[in-house]
Amino acid sequence: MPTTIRRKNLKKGLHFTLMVVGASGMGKSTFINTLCESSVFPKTDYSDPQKAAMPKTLSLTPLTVEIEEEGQKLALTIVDTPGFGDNINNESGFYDILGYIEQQYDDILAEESRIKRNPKLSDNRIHALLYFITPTGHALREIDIEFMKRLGARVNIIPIVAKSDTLSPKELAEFKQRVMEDIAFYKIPIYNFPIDEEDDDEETVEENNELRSLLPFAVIGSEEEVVINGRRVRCRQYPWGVAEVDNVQHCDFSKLRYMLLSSHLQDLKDITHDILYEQYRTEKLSKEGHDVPHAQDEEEILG
Ligand SMILES: Nc1nc2c(ncn2[C@@H]2O[C@H](COP(=O)(O)OP(=O)(O)OP(=O)(O)O)[C@@H](O)[C@H]2O)c(=O)[nH]1
Ligand SMILES: [Mg+2]
Repeated sequence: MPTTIRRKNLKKGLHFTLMVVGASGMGKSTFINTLCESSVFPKTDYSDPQKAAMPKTLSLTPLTVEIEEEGQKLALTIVDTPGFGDNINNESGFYDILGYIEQQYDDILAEESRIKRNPKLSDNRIHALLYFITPTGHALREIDIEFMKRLGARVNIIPIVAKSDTLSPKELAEFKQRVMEDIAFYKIPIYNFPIDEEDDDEETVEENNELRSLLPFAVIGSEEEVVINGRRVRCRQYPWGVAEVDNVQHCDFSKLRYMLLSSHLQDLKDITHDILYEQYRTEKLSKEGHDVPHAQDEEEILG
């Protein structure tokens, strides 16, 4: 990369965009608060336990928060989506989500074909979509197969087991295995920690293999903190004990957070631009009857 561009990147800072999708009540909004370590989405009324739960998300809401990861500032944009139900027609919700993802590609596409570029254009393409799988303990549901299959062509899907504290360790292990069997069987395109035989060193290969073996990541979301042995931990409390968010024995939250916001952030961005966007662009231009030229000066607008 030429130094001028690198310098520009540094000045602009890192930017990453994440979307959360899944059935209603699966803890998507809670997860966002847990990830950002703040109440990005505040609960309405703490005094009334009936109202203390997070309100249902009603529209697609992009929100940018600044966080510090490994000593580096990161502007994290998160797009929360309304969860879909079991009985109502879910198609319109699905098209809103797909439409949003494609709109971000269209914005970049339009910019690429302008003669005079807008240096302030923000790139809001979704770099990863966390798909919240309902923890049924059985296998993937029809709707999850359908949605992931269709979205996977446009965005890096990272499948996660929502509310993993509701399954016992044995149930969780078996559920994870069946989900991965379904993903293979239905040929669902997910982000699979690809390895570059030529470029990746041994350590990276090992790390990717380990992360892949954890799929789908089991997560627990909670904003509640309790003191255990003098340590403040984020957890969900039960009469029989606590399920800790940041404890790798309890769930994969911390590994997911690290891969998303640090170790695999650039890879997710690269795949979004080099493969998923490129595919969209080719399809769109050929549908419109254009010859498909090579994208030029992409770095310029990418930043
Ligand atoms: N057991 C358990 N409950 C959770 C977890 N995460 C969230 N919840 C609870 O599940 C309920 C729904 O959480 P939300 O974060 O509002 O779920 P959502 O996916 O945003 O729901 P919609 O906006 O309706 O799609 C709340 O009562 C949360 O406290 C989790 O990891 N485990
Ligand atoms: Mg919500």
